[in-house]
Amino acid sequence: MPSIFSKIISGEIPAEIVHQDELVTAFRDAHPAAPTHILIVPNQEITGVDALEDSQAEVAGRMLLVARDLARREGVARSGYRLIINCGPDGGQEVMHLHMHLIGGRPLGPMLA
Ligand code: DGP
Repeated sequence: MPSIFSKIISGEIPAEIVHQDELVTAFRDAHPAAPTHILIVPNQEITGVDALEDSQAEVAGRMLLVARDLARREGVARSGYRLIINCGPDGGQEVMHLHMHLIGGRPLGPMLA
């Protein structure tokens, strides 16, 4: 069964998509934690960081570079932002489709809650 993010990538479920290429899709989080809150997701369904294979280095790198570009486009590159990948239950991962949060647009304070 496709993940909710696969359904967004295929267009089955609506989302505000801000970037899409042959490897990754980025869309605004449904529950934004800050003025900018974007999820950067591999088009291929990879459950999480622990499921990443060495052969998928290109998609892993693309996620980071797309985050960089989107931060610039959103106007948060200079003021700063946070990139988060939650991994597994203790890491707070709720959607089992690898994704990177790009969060910015306000001071975020210390990282650990
Ligand atoms: P995580 O806890 O790292 O698995 O974060 C999952 C994020 O996904 C959470 O911030 C809310 C977001 N999210 C969940 N379902 C949807 C959805 O259907 N659409 C969008 N745009 N975001 C979603």
